[in-house]
Amino acid sequence: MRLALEWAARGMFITTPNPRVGCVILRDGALIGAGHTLPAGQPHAEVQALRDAAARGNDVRGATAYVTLEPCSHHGRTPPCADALIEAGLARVVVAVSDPNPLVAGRGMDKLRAAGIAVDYGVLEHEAREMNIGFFSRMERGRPWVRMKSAASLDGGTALHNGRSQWITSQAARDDGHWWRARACAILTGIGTVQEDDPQLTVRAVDTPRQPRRIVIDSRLQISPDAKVLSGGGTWVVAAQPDADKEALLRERGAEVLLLPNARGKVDLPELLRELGRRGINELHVEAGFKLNGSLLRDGCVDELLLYYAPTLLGDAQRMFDLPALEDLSGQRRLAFHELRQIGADLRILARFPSH
Ligand code: AOF
Ligand code: ZN
Repeated sequence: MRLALEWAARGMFITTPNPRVGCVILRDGALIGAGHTLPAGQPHAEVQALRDAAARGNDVRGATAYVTLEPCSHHGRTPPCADALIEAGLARVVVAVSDPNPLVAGRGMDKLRAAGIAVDYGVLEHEAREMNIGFFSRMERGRPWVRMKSAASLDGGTALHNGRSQWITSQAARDDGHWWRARACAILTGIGTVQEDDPQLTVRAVDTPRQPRRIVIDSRLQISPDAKVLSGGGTWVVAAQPDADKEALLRERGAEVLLLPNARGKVDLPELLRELGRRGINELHVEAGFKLNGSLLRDGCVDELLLYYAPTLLGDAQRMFDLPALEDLSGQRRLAFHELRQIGADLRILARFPSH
């Protein structure tokens, strides 16, 4: 199953909105076929592994398949993998975790068992869930897994008050940040960051055949049609106030405008997450500034912080999140460290809110 998870990771950047799944087929301890999920509409991991075995002239009848997610039982964009495994004559299928998709949810394993295949379940279940944390979030909660990235000095400064920020962390940390961008279905930022930094929000430091979708929160549609984040098209601009002329201009730039106002005339962030869930966004990567970061945190829209700390001191500086001063320590929002790692000269922290 560890090997199957390694195969799943080969699909890390490409499978959205589908989960990234790996499948290896073994006979007498020897690997006879392996595959991972391809982009949506193309074959799933199991079919790829069966094809790989066939291409290598290996007979899979009576063999064992290890799959990191329960084989699907439904006709989606592709036919059911459970049927493919049954037809191929596998003797045993080992599944890491069941598919939370209500169209599957146990039926894939039921199908295999009904066909006389031995099914084992729960091997490296935790790791397999982590591999598709966004897909599980979307299926179980109807919203993406939201990962907020920021980088700061050891004393928590992200930029000087005069706005100068490039670069606090090392090249290695910035490249690492691109790996997290690449695996996300979408990258979210705010109009403040677009106006100050004019970022492209594309993946450049790692090789990927697919660019994540870019999303800009821009309540009053202030974005310039020349903003780099619009180049190449496909960007979603999320506003709270309609503006027919501006919307037409943005559409010409290949963008789509989503209107999601709340009662305060701002973008309804929890509703945006539900909309992104409906649109198939599994992992949402946030790279925004002080204000939007604070709003997302205050509205309970963040699952995980991805923070890079450089071993330097900036003194009185801009901070990461616009959060209100507390009167009482009982108001603090505690997280748990999920992972700590040194990246080049910097420290990378992944921290999660406790409900996860
Ligand atoms: C598998 N193996 O490698 C993956 C699965 O529209 P489709 O046909 O591509 O089906 C997408 C659904 O299939 C997806 O929502 C999830 O439930 C399952 N993904 N299943 O057997 C795979 N990626
Ligand atoms: Zn499938």
